[in-house]
Amino acid sequence: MSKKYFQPEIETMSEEWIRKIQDEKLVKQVKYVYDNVEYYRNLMDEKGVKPEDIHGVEDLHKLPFLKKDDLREAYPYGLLATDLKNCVRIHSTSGTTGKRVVAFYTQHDIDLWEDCCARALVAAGASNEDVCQVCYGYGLFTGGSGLHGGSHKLGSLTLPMSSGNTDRQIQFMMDLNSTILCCTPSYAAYIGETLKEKGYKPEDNKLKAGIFGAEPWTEEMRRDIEKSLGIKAYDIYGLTELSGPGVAFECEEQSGMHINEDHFIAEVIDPNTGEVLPLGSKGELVFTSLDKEAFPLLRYRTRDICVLSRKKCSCGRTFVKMTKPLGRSDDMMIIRGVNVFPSQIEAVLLNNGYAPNYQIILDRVNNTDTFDINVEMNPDDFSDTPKVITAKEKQLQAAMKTMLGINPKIHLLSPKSITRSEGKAVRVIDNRKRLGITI
Ligand code: DLL
Repeated sequence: MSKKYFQPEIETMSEEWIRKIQDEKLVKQVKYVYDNVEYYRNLMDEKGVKPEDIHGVEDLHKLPFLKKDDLREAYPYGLLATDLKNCVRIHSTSGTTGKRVVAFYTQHDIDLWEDCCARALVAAGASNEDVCQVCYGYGLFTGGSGLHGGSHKLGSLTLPMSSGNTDRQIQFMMDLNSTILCCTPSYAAYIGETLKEKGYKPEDNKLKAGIFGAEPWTEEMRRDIEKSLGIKAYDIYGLTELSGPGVAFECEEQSGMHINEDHFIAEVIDPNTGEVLPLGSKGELVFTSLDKEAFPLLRYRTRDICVLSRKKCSCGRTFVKMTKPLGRSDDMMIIRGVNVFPSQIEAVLLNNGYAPNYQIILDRVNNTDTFDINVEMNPDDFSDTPKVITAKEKQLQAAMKTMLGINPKIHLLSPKSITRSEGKAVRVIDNRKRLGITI
């Protein structure tokens, strides 16, 4: 039988109770971090804050921020709050110049994360009678394991496909009657298109809902996916540092994502001054974890820009809602669901003997991101023989794939052909913006 909530007593509790739970958990989490994470203890000491100064959410602003740079600096164990022997899993996200961000999980952390994903699945109408096809990537990326774990918790029949091999995805979707699809929105659109090419109509599949996230997508794209697959498409948000997917999820109202406030406190700040902004303001989203054991993060700056709202939701959930991320306050690009920094591309170029004269061109064609890099050849290494150029492009493409995890199309150009800028170099031309995609 389909339930409306996975954990009704938590998901619909009164705002006062949410606040009470957050107050209590925050005091404990701050003390736990102070006692166990030297890196953050030093930040608190520098700011002159002690755990005793934190009595509840109203004191949150006293704590120092954590940034992605802190996570890189503390790589790999500097923010770990428990013995490694208590950890059961590591996930990782791409980082600049090869230094990745790694997050650790105890079994307790995995349990809470899976609860969050199960809540998202139930909000999309899933139950133990569903067949949940997970085609987010499995591995270091959190998408696959997160939704997989949530689907198990719920008791759905889980189809752990991982991403890629679209023909096989479609064969299993049809033969095994998948009802819930979990993947990036661009992959969902691609599956829809391929189904059409194969002569299937939307009503030929048994899908009823999809849970799509990890990259920006528009309302237009939602409508396209819903039409091509004959489903309801729900957004899901999260980041590796905090666990993975399921930090926030959409409900039947499809108008923003409920943040799992029993596990995370959300703040919106002015990205330039760090000042906390009132509800309804647009700013950078900052999260504080409330009950993580291995990798607790206090006031972690996500760089995602959004707006929070406590407007009553018709689904009955009381958790605060966030809009879709409306952009980022750093230079991270999300290409086919993968986080990519221009500095990573620069590092590959320099390591392979190229000067840092390049331009990244992004677009979205048939709902799939295209990723091209124009690179100048060095004058002393210049060749205009097509065979030589193609070989060099292939070699550079392979090096990029190793660093980024995805394949760009490389175009080697003659020296001095990329316009020099007189001010800040324009390294990224993101033509996806014309479609309203703002990251
Ligand atoms: O993308 C976790 C995830 C997996 C979320 C599957 C949803 C579904 P990271 O690779 O660490 O983790 O990337 C986190 O991706 O800071 C946002 O900028 C972006 N992002 C995540 N979800 C959404 C979304 C996963 N629904 C970064 N819409 C975040 C727009 C999103 N951007």
